[in-house]
Amino acid sequence: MAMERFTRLVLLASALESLPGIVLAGEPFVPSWIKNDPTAKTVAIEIVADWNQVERFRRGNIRTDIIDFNGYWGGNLTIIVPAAWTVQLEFINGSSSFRHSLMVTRVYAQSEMPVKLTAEDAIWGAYTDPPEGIKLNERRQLNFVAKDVGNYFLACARQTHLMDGHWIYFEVRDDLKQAVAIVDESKFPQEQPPGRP
Ligand SMILES: [Cu+2]
Repeated sequence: MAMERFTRLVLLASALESLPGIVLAGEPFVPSWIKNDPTAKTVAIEIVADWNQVERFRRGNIRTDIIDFNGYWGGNLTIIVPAAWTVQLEFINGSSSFRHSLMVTRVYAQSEMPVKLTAEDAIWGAYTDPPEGIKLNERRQLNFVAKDVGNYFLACARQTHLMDGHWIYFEVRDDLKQAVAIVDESKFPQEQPPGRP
């Protein structure tokens, strides 16, 4: 009986996963790390890898397996930008332990994620070089035009980090006046420290 319920939940979860455009949550907001310039049709976005690593360690006194972008991971945040805007993305590796990178990719279901992303997986050629990751406290500027409406990932191409949850959603829409972010609370365990405001 319990097994049956579990199976149904899995089926429901995978059905929802196949509709990544549907976000089961929160109000759109403009966090401090998104700066819109509607006149220039440009948005500056600052993303820190492992933004919450230190806080997680402080709380649990153990290294957690969660690796994050601005405190978000596994699709529990979606960044949405207006179509045809220029994205000026500042990427900082805030980790005290690991290399990380940032790449625009297509949407992957968990079961089809490649073990490792390579440069050929980058949409619009947008990725920080090298894909294996930049060093601790290094930064990279990544500029691209969000030219095609659709759903994407911002993912880390380092080793198995995509499979490990080092990704968030990235969406391009033609009905927006500015870039916003939306948190999916259903994918954000309450015991975890909050993401970057
Ligand atoms: Cu990573």
